[in-house]
Amino acid sequence: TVTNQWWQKAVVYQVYPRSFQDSNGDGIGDLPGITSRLDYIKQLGADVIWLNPIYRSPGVDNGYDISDYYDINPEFGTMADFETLLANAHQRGLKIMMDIVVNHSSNQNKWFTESAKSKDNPYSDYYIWRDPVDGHAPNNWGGFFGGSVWEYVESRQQYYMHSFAVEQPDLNWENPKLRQAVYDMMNFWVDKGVDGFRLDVINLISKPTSFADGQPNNGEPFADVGDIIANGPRLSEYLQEMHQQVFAGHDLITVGETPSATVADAKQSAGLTTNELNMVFEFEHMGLDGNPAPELGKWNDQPVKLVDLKQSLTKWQTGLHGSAWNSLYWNNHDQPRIVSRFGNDTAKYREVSAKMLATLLHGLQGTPYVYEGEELGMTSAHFKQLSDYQDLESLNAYHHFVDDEQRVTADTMLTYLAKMSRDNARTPMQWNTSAQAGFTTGQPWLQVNPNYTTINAAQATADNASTFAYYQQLIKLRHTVPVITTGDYQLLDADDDAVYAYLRTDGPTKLLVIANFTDQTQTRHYDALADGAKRLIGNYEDDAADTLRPYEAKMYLMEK
Ligand code: TEU
Ligand code: CA
Repeated sequence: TVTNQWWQKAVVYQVYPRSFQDSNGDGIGDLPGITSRLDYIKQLGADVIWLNPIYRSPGVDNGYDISDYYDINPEFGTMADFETLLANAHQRGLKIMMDIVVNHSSNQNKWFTESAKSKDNPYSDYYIWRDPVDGHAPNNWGGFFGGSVWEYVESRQQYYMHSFAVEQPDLNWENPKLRQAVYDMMNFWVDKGVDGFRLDVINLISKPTSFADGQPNNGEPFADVGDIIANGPRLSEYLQEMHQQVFAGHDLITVGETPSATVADAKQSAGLTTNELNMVFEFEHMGLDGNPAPELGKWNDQPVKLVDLKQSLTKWQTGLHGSAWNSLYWNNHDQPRIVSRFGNDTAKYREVSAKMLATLLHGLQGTPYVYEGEELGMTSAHFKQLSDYQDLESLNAYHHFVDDEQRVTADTMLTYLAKMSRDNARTPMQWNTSAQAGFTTGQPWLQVNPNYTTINAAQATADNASTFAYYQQLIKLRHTVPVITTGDYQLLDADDDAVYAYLRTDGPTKLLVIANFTDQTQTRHYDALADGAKRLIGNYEDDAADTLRPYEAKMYLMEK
């Protein structure tokens, strides 16, 4: 099994530029702000920084609607600011991974405004246009943010497809000229010196040959486009072509975001020898929370069952071992913060449960991603009212399920938003106890979580028992203990619904990871804990081998 690639030992730190550090007082994070915080990221020990999209964008979907792939969003700064950030990162031995959104662009992108003008210009076929069917939309497909995926344009007497917002038209990857334009753009950034790419919903780019109606779910008028278009017939062909045209000859780190990908899909897209991507973000472990009303999709207020989580992560660990490579994540800009979702964010248990979750993730085989603030044990926002939210996915869902369809009451939906909204991850980074947590000297674009007075980087970096210090140790272990990268994976006690324990083995070397998911003391015995087991990390100093205190996590190394 190939485990000697630099990105297999690397840890990626995800920066959501809008919420990381504002440098000019407009309440919006920006590139000079990130540059001013590179030493903090270096101090954590991360190797790579993933920047969410920084390109020119109208900001309908916070930058995932790109109007100019070759220019920087003026809200974040200039191309010179980017070049300064890149140079400063490289000076510190930090790599920069760009977020590329090429399943769709903004409807304000020149490619689209030209395409919409007529059926016979050089851009006409850069997008997916279809004639009306009986005077209506071509089919019953419904988008990720609600509503039909089809929008009618008078100037062409046709509909265009948008899997996400109406301002995010899908690009037509069947068109070799469009594909070449994408590769040329990616090479522009490679030539600038970027070190890799995160590819947004990249497994949606190959659309099915049939555009027939799909099966609407649970009384909804539309069929879920995500289920219909994911992992299409030419995906592998496109990714191999992208590899030849962009990745080959460079030592880049590449990760595809692949909603609803299976282990089999990932073996192809992230195969060690398939010449496509290094790894993918699977979504299975992020969709396990109890779901009382499936017709509401992701919206729920239920906990996850530990046995389900164990089963899912185990499937991916064993499924890809030796043939492909996992990403490892609990958090990102689309997911609620994990300490509030799978841990316990009360004052008593927030830090130990954050450390427990981190131990569990960072002991697995794959490349870990740390989302800004996760290393501080930052919590979800716990917003109380609809006007607190800005994310179009959340607002669309509220109005659709509460107002349009009366499927849930406002109060119930606000409970679901409080648990699952993407805004939970997007409240500003909490730097210190000064006004607005030191994020901005102005009014922040999204309100700062009031718990910044106790949860902030200044406090954490001065406290060697902090979650930050714990993440530093975990990252150091990944850089120094080979079995974490090379070992296979074996789940212990699959049916245990309180403790997650697994064993990593590489020849004579074993690593045992144990995580108590409950606020109750548990007693367990592990044969693998031979004498000579060396504790690498743990929530508590003293080590009562068979006793697991509330949210206790530990990692042991056994070297014969
Ligand atoms: O998200 C892809 C995706 O599947 C979304 O539906 C996301 O998982 C969902 O909002 C979670 O509830 C990517 C980006 O990460 C997201 O920020 C963008 O909004 C989306 O693509 C469109 O570009
Ligand atoms: Ca700013």
